[in-house]
Amino acid sequence: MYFCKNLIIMYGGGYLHDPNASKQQQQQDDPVLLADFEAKIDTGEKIEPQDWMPYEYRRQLIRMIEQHAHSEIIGALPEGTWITRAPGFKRKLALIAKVQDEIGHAQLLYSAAETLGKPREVMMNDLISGKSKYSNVFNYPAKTWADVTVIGFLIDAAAIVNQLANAKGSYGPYSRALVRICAEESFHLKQGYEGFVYLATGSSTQMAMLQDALNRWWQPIVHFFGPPDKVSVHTEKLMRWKVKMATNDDMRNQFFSQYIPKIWDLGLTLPDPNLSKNEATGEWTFSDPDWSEFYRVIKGDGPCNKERLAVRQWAEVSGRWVRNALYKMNEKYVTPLA
Ligand code: BYC
Repeated sequence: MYFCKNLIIMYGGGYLHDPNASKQQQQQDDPVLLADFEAKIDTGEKIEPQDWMPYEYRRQLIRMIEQHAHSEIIGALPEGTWITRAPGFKRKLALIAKVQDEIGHAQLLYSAAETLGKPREVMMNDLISGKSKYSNVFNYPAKTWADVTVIGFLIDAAAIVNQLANAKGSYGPYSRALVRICAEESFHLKQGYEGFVYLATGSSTQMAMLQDALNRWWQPIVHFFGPPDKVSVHTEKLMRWKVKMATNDDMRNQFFSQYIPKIWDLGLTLPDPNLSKNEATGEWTFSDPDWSEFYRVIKGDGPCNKERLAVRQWAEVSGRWVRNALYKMNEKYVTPLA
């Protein structure tokens, strides 16, 4: 707790933890300041950490960037468990590099979230206690090597669709971090696609293994873009403030258009008999992907939630001495890494 308090002081902001937060909020919701802020956003100017911003903009950004950062470190786990079993030296090397990149993405993102006043130690505690969310997809097991290729190809592809859009967003440190992340993700996508095509064009056993993995991952991937727009809680506000640059349904549709043809071209099928594209509108029709499963998983009751958080808990306790050794008492502010 003492360590935590020091970190709040160290990171300067401490905004979310201020006992006078509601007073600040009133002051921050000043209509003149708000109008200036929104005008800035309308002209496409970036908002930087030292700029005035509405309380709700800060709160939403922290929520979203923090969830994204957690998704990167938890997302490294299903693939990480395959490093020792990757088929062949070249694939092992590529997988090690990819997993390392994902952790690097988390570093960029935690640092972007810290600029908004939430200390990293608090974010980590919120992850481990189950208070903060992370992407639904990482609560499923990677049972075979084919699962790793599905993650590397389709989850990275889905992430790129989302991140390329949001890289044009209004908050400077987040949008710049996303630009750097997308550059690396595009290598991950090539690596994933190569492994995916290799299995799809290999023996009938390899093809069957890939088809089985695809069948299991399809629904979580459809969920990845978030609930349908008509029930999405945050989209409207986030779009108005240009944090989110496309809606959940638009991103899902874009992903379908870009990647379903590539899957079908390889002779694979998808476990949805209603999947079809209206060529005139570009809109895809698909079956209801069981949104009750999505909500169950993101609330902590997916197949691997407990296992994932247990690994983080272990890493947290085992690595504490390193963080204590690196802790700099006199460092006052976080400098964004991007
Ligand atoms: N998973 O109002 P909505 C990677 C939650 S990692 C879990 O539509 P929003 C990689 C949402 O948080 C890249 N929860 O939300 C790493 C909200 O709950 P709260 C991961 C989800 O924010 C390693 C509620 O549902 N990418 O690529 O407008 C290896 C209502 O939703 C999900 C990101 O994190 C979900 N899928 O839109 C390989 C992208 N979807 O907070 C690859 C950053 C929704 O009110 N995030 N929820 O309790 C975003 O772009 C947006 O937050 C979302 C959701 C599009 C995901």
